[in-house]
Amino acid sequence: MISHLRLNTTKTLSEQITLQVDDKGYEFVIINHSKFDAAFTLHGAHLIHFQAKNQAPLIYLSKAALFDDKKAIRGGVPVCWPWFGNTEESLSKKLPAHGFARISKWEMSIVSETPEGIDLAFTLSANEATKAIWDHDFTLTLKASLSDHVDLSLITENTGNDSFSYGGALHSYLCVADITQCSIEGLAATYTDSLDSGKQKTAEAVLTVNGPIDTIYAVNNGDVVVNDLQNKRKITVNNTGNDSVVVWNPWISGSIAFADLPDDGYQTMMCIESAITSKQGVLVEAGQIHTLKTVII
Ligand code: TA6
Repeated sequence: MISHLRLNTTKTLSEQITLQVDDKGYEFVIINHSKFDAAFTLHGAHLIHFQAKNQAPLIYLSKAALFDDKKAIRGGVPVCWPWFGNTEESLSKKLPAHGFARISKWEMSIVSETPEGIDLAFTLSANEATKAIWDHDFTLTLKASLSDHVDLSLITENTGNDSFSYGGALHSYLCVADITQCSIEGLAATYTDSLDSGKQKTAEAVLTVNGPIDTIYAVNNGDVVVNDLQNKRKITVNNTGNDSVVVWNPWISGSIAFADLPDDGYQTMMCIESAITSKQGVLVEAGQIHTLKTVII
């Protein structure tokens, strides 16, 4: 939900899309379509809200999320790129966790608007600031296709003369009524437990969450289904281009530790992420592209 945000319209982009700002000039793209409402920020090309008409919100946004050009937004779908979490290099150079894309200013264009839905394209190209952190030429495009569901494609184009490898994630925070009343099916049979020294473990066929969880599942074939019991719905997540699926809930301890997450925030969120977490990442040759995708229905 974004009704708590105090925004003012600065530009009407179309009948259904407006550019709005908060009292600090932080820019939001607000979409009111006949089939759904949605919102992005230009900072990070960050989907912060999606709610189909007569449905519960699909995407969770922390009520304590900070809208600050130097920080990532807690909730929504953070675009984590060109690395996932912290790497040896990012730690040694004191670089931002999950890369710089989610804390960079992107450009946006409206690709199409129809009675069925809206397609937007956000772009981030290599610049002096990015090359000071990660010395490669690239164009990053987030294609967002919104209708009765969310379809996000993160397209990495290597516009340089040398190949590079990247990692990252479409770090989706799903909105659920009560995490203790949810079950998750369709995950792979093995995972790495980031909360237990990265041990490799065998998964249950059906995952229930009753405490902090931070796990990297092997890539699965097909859908991951979150049975959001109290909302009487199933949320289906289909990922492609990923090498893993990250499943995360900070639980009570993590919620209390994060200033930008209410102490009870863990109760109504569940991260199911289309991720590239392998040490080697995905190799993108000069002039080539790679697409990381997630479809949330
Ligand atoms: O996706 C799981 C994770 O890597 C967790 O370890 C936790 O750090 C989470 O991402 C949130 O990271 P953030 O940098 O957004 O606080």
